[in-house]
Amino acid sequence: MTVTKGKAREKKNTVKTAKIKVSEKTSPKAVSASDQVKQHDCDPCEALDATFKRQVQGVLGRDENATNDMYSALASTIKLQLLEQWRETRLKDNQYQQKQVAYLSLEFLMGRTLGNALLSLDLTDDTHAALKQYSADLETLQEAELDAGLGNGGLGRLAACFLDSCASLDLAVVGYGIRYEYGMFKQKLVDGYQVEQPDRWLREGNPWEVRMANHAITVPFFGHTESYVDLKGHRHYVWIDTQDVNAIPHDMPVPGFRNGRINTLRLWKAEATDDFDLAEFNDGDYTEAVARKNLAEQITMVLYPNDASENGKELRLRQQYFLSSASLQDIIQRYVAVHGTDFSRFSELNVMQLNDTHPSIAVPEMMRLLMDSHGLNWDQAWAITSKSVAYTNHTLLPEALERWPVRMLKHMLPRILDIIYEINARYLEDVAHHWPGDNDKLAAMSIIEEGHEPHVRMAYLAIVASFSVNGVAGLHTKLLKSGLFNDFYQLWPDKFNNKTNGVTPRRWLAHCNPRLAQLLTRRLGDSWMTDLTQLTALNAFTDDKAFIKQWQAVKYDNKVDLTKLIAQECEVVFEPEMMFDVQVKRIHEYKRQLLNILHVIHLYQRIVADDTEGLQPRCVLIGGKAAPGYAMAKQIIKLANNVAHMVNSDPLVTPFLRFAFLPNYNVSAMEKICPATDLSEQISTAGKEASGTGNMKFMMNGAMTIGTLDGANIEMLEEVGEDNFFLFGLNADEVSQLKPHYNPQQYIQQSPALGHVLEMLKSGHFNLVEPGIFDSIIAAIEDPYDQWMIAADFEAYRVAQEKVSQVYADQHHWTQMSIRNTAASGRFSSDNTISAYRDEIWHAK
Ligand code: 26W
Repeated sequence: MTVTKGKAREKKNTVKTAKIKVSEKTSPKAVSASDQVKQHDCDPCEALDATFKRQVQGVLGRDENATNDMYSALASTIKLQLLEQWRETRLKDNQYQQKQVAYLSLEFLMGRTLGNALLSLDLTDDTHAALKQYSADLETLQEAELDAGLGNGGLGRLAACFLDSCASLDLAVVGYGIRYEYGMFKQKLVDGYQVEQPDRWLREGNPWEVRMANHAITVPFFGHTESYVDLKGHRHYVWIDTQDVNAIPHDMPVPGFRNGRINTLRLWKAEATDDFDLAEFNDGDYTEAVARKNLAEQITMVLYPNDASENGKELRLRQQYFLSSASLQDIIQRYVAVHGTDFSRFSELNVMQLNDTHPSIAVPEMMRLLMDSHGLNWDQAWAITSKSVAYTNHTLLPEALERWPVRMLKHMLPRILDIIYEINARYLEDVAHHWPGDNDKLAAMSIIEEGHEPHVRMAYLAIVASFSVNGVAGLHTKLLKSGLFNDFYQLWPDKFNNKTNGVTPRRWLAHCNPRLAQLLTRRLGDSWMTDLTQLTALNAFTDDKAFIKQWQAVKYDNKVDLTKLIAQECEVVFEPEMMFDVQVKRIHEYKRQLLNILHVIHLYQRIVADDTEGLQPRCVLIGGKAAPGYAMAKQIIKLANNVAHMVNSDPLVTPFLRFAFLPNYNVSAMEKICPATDLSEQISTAGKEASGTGNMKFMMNGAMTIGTLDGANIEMLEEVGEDNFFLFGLNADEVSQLKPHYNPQQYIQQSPALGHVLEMLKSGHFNLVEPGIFDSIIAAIEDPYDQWMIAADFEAYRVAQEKVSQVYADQHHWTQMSIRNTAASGRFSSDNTISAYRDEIWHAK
């Protein structure tokens, strides 16, 4: 084992230029295995091979013909390769020589680990070589890994991209999250309807995690508080008769890109405490004790599948407190181990970044730990807490803003509620000072929302306690400051800042698109992988005919690969010669999958009417999950499937148009989709999508965007220029101005195309055997209160799509635009985003 590692490292240190070669061969697809063996220095691969053999035969007693077993053996082998560097990183960070960042998030949408680990450790080729003598190939084994789907969508995947960039930028960052037994549900389609199935991703075990039972933490719930006055007259509070739950860390490695750092994603699992069991047991109530044990372990059982709407469930609050308390205790313990209980340097050496309000209960918990467990007074504890917590907001949608009933907190977390009240009382003094005599202001800004059922406003709690509040794209931050959080902006303008999102170019280019990666590296060298702005150099090749041909060949081959997945999952045949027009993301009205479907119906009508002049043959793909309780989103999925059925079963239509809904869209699906996409649909109602990150993945992989002036689209447009972006629709100001007198009928009259589409929908053409099922969708489009303004943007969207067809007809021109998109995507590397967090928020190294 050690032999392998030593040699692997030696190779890397001594042959610097070999890096380029290596990255040319990172692809399992791009270079045949036999070529690789020929080119290869085989010492490391022999050692890798030996470890692997032990894993396959000895240690695991596995069957080498079973893909799953082979995958487990390979994963364990690679984990062994990681362990030493992982330990070194931990020991180094424990010395606290640089600022420690904790990224607190209820979601980490990590996807698969193997391919990324091989890329980061530069072991892809060695692994290929070591696998040679077995029947399985690397690609097949990678496919056997189940996605770690511990997130809903953008927010969770952002956390995963950030961890990759933090490690690659050599930052001491720990991700803290929950080890859900069941991740994001698996989406099946039955008669075109979404059906949810549990995702037991840990079924076969998780070869990447390390259980750290000796670092367990106890988290209290329920009980009540009492206070006493000490001899000096100071009041102290104790939280007693609690029901405690153990938090057991399960650590996942987060390798930096070929830099020797391996950071940690620490996921907490809830387990019943022994004494808790024992007490009940001694009372003779054995079954009750076991039932309680279940109750404790329920906390980390399942990820809530709500994207952008809070549901107020008690178990969700328990998850939030469980994560926050366990993580903060862990952070404080590590600090105390080095600095003792002198907390004067704590905020200089630590920062906690809150990924939305989900972990914001960490604020009063931090106060509790500093005061009740470590004896600090209020002012000391507040000075430390408010200098070490920072908050990122990810949405403007009011229905996504978390509020917890005071009653629920009082019962579950009585001490925490007391502290929230105290924070509020003290902070409202500042408000009163700033707006003397303005009681409405006090009520509007209070952390406690009064009323029949008083609630705690978690966003306000987070803002009050944080030294930094950031939005995730320019427009989003501007709207936070001028709208949702305007009062707070007036009070504390300096807290607010923007950090436009980004995505990791390792997973979203190097790993998922090896053909393009290889082409880029041949032209530019491989340093784009850690400095994506170098891609601007591609602009020099937009007139290079050979390069254009190669670029087209890459896209074509990627499209061929994707057609296989579509054929398998959707039973629809996509042709790589046709344009691939893709919208994949969570299903939500504001994201306007409906607008896309209406356009498909419009194309269908044109083709059926033999009005095909200027049409470019297209394959339209939509994919995404609906929250299980979101009826309208589920209807939209059904509509997509019914329309797809009509389109694909008409042989007169299919030469021009094919349409598929891909079930169970997830990280691994996106890795196959974005390299093969020609046209990326980013068509949300302006002002509603905080940033978007799928938009960036498509751009990096050379897709053109059709999009509104929303979220990070605006910045993408800035980078690539209007000539290389299909812009349409109302902007955010226009949307808000139109809102009070929006009249969809006016737009329907002005757009014959939209009129026809609606007529066909109303005729029941797509639901002959299920009359009425799309009535709610039709009503929503015609509703003057339709916040998403589908009708208002339809005509502009249709015209923009015509332009898309025109440009696509000129493949040379299209390819030049595609190259310019990749070239301009450097700003959207999460390395860039994280550098800004590091310099402007964290003030770390
Ligand atoms: C409490 C339930 C809940 C769950 C998720 C409320 C809100 C959310 C989010 C708003 C989830 C989310 O994924 N937001 C997305 O965050 C991305 C990363 O910043 C952005 O790119 C997306 O625009 C934003 O919708």
